Amino acid sequence: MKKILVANRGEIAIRVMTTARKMGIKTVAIYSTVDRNAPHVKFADEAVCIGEAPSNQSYLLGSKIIEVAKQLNVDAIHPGYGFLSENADFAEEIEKNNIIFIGPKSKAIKIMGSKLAAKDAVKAYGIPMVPGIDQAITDITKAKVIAAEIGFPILIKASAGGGGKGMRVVEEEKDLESQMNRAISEATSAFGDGSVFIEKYVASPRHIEIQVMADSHGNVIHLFERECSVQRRHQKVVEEAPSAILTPELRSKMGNAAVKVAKACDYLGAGTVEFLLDENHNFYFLEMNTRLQVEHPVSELITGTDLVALQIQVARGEKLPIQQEDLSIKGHALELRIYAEDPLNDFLPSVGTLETYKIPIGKGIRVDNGFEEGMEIPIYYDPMLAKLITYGTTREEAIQLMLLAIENYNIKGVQTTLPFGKFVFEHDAFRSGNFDTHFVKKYFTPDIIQSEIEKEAKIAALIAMKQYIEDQKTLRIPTL
Ligand code: MV4
Repeated sequence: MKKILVANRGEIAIRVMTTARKMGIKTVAIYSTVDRNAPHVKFADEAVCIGEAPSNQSYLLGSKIIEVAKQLNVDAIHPGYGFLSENADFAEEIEKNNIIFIGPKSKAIKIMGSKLAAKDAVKAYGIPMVPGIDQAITDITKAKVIAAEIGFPILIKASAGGGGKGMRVVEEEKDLESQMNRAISEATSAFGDGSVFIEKYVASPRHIEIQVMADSHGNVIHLFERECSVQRRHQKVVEEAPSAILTPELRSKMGNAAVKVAKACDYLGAGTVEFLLDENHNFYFLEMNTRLQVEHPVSELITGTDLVALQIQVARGEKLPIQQEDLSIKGHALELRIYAEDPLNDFLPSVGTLETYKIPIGKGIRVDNGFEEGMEIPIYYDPMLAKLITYGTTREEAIQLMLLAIENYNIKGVQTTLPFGKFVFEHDAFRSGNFDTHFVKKYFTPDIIQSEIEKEAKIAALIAMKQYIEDQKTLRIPTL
C-alpha cells in the first residue's frame, strides 16, 4: 500500500493522513471548492477538487472519488466518518475497482445498517438485547399484544433509523396506535423504509460502547469501552475512557459480547458496538457502527494504540499485531467536541470567521484539529472544529487538565461549545460519575454559563480598571 486517498475533510482527514505518513504511505486529499485552502488539503501530498460546496456535489460523490483514485494510482481509500463511511455500495464499488476499502466488507456494513438485520445476525450468539421484537411490525392489534407482554413504557424504533431519529416512547396503550402510525410515516419519509419495531423502554440508560478491531484471519479484539452518555439530542459532546462505573467483570463481559457481535457479521477493521446500561448495570446490545468513530482517540490514549495504523494493517491483509492479553487500560482520557455552535442560543450553528484560533498545548493534551486562524467556517458541513482530548493518570487529573486546556483554547469570531464543556467538567454529577443520557436535559440551562461569562467579564473589567489606575499613576508627569 503506497498511496491512500482520504475521502473526507477536516480533522479526521488530517488524523488519517498523519498516520499514513508515519507509515511511509503517500496521501491524497479530495476537496470541494469552499475547502480549497483547508488544512487537510495543504497537509496531503496530492489534492484534487471534486466539486461544489454542497456535500452531494462533492464529498458524497462516490463514483467520482473512485475515478480520481484510479487516475492517481491510489491503492486504498479511507472514508473517515460521516459522508460515505457507512455506505455499503461505495465500499463494494471500491473493491470492484481493485482498490482496498479501509473498513469492513460491504456485507457487514449492510447488515449493521439495518437494526433488524443486526438483531437477526447476532441472535444466535447469546448477546443480551432489550426485551422486544426482532421483526418489523405494522399490525396494530399484534403491536398491542406485544406491548402488553413487554410492559409499558415501550419504545418504537425505525429499523433504518440512526441517531435517535424516528424513535417514539409510548407510555400507555391508548397512545400506541397513533404513535405507531406516526413512527411508520416518519421512517418512510426519512429513510425510505417504514419498518419499525418495538422494545422495552430503558428509562435512564448510560450509553457505553466497545471499540473492536478485526483482521482477515479470524482474530477479533476489543479495546475496552467509551462512555458517551453526555450528549444533547443524540449529539455526543463529551466522551471518556474508561467509563467511571464499569467493574473489571462487567467490562470483560461487555467486551466479549462486542467481539461476538463482530464475529457474527464477519467483521473486518475498526468498529464500535453500542450498548445501553440500565440502573442495575444490565447491558443490552443496541447497534454496531461500522466506521472509525469521532471519539476513537480516548481509546487510543488508554490502550497506547494507533487505531488508524491498525486499520491500515488489517486492510493490507496483515494479522493484528496485538492480542487481547496484550491490552490493558492505562490512565484516563476525556474528549470534548468543539463545535462552532452557540450554547446560549440552543446550540445553533455559529457562522463566521475564526478571527483568533489558538490551540492549547502541553503534556497530556491532544487536539485533533481541522481548522486554522483566519478561516471561515463553511456552512455546508458538520460544524465540529476540533476535538480537545486530555489524558491523565486518574480521571480527576484528566478533568483538571481539561479545565486548564479549555481555559487556554482561544477562539474568537464564533461561539463554541467550550463554555459548555467547562460546565460539564465542573458539574458534580459528572465529577462523581453518577450520570446518564439525561445529563444535559436534566442539568443544563444557558443561564448557568451566561452568569459564568458575566462573572468573568466583570473580573476582566476590574483587572483592566486596576491596570488603568496603575498606568495613570506612573504616566502622570507633574505639571510645573
Ligand atoms: C433506547 C433507549 C431506551 N430504551 N432503546 C438512541 C439512539 C439509538 N442509537 C438508540 N437510542 C436509545 N435507545 C431502548 N430500548 C434510549 C436511547 C437513547 C440514547 C441512547 C444512547 C445515547 C443517548 C440516548 C439518548 C436518548 C435515548
